[in-house]
Amino acid sequence: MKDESINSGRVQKAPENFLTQDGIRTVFAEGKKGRRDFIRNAFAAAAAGAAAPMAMAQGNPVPTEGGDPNILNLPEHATGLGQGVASNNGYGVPSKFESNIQRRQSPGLTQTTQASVSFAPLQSLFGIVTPSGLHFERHHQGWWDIDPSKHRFMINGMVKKPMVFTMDEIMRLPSVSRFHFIECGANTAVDWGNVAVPTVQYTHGMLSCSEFTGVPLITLLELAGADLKNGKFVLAEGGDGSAMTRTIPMSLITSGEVLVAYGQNGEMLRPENGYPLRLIVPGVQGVSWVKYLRRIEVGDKPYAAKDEAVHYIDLQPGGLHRQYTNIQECKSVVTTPSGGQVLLDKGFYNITGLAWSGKGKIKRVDVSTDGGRNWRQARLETPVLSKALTRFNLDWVWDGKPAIIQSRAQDDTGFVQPTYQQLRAVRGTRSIYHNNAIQSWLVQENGEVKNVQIS
Ligand SMILES: Nc1nc2c(c(=O)[nH]1)N[C@H]1C(S)=C(S)[C@@H](COP(=O)(O)O)O[C@H]1N2
Ligand SMILES: [Mo]
Repeated sequence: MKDESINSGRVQKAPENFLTQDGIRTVFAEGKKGRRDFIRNAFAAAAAGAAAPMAMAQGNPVPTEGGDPNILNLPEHATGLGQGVASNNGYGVPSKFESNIQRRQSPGLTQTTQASVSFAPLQSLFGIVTPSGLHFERHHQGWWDIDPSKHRFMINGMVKKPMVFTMDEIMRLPSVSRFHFIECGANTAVDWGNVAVPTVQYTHGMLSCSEFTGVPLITLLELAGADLKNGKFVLAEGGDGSAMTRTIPMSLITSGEVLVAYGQNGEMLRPENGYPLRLIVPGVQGVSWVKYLRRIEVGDKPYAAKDEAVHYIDLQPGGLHRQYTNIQECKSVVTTPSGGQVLLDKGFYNITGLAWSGKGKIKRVDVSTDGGRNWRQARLETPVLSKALTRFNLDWVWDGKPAIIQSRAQDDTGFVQPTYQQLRAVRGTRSIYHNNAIQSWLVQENGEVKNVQIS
């Protein structure tokens, strides 16, 4: 149960440099145009309760007296010579002004030097793709940068011809590229215990979405002559010291969805994410996405590996354990406004967030700003892809009064994301994994947003 180092102790303040009210006033007074500052200038004058388009129009920036020097005076970069191409060593990095956008350890977990989880900064990301350098990390025994020329991938078990592949041999085969989310089964775990970690990075940041490129596992199994009739399961094994092994049902593999992947967002996988080879198991919890993949064994029954028989199990209300949880059920979260952020003034805001389902596509997302009494349907931004993150947006005019913001997703099977009350009625109160309850963010009168749980 300690697998994800859950620590229900006191929560410290988030380490981000979120702007405080004072910070915002300073920035505003100095006329610097940060991203948050833009929101204030553009929308500060919006009347409470007005329809969103009108509120947006009313919020046109009022020119500062004597004009804004940042638009009137030509800055150095408009007149001088910029830097040459070689200055970034051939691989681009983000602007230095974005240096606080980082994956981080959670203040709700034990801090260790050999850290084993880092959370993606969901509050700072746009669209549906997680930049590879900000993809969350979960290492059971540390990460490795493996020499691809020495890496081997083996298929054995119920096969006619056991095979060992080099990376070159795998990369010659027909490949596909697909967008999928990966979510650790322990995402949102501390919230089961009502531990209010401060930001969406820590409540939901063991979640990422990439375009993965690789060979369908079924292609490789067919090459090895796997017994697809009696071989109902495979065991996937990683090449790191954690002895990461997971049972994957053959039905997921014959559908062609499971990939043996080497590509992530157009380039090779990052070492932290399993370079040079990892398993992609769309819709299934992260632990089955075995990194540093070295072996697939075909068998006729589940393997009862430690990470499915002992870990990643769900304690049920009657004292029973649920093992082999595979599919990550429909879930969503508002990423702005979210915990730790500060609304600068009343007026217009774009509520935005992410929705996903391990069962297929997102069909609909509803958003409430009054703690679940009233709901409005959010816009789903394209593309809406199966077992990938879906971005939603909704216009909102904040009247300056306390508001509780929630999102509720529905997938194309008709499954609706549950409230905490509904989830606990089925799953009890002693769970750690697989929390897909509706998240609540309290916008306080001073504009500060807090993680709260309402039943
Ligand atoms: N070989 C190996 N595979 C692994 C792990 C690991 O520690 N070793 N961690 C698993 C867990 S628990 C998760 S949530 C995902 C995390 O993938 P990421 O680090 O790319 O985000 O990888 C899974 N695959
Ligand atoms: Mo995980």
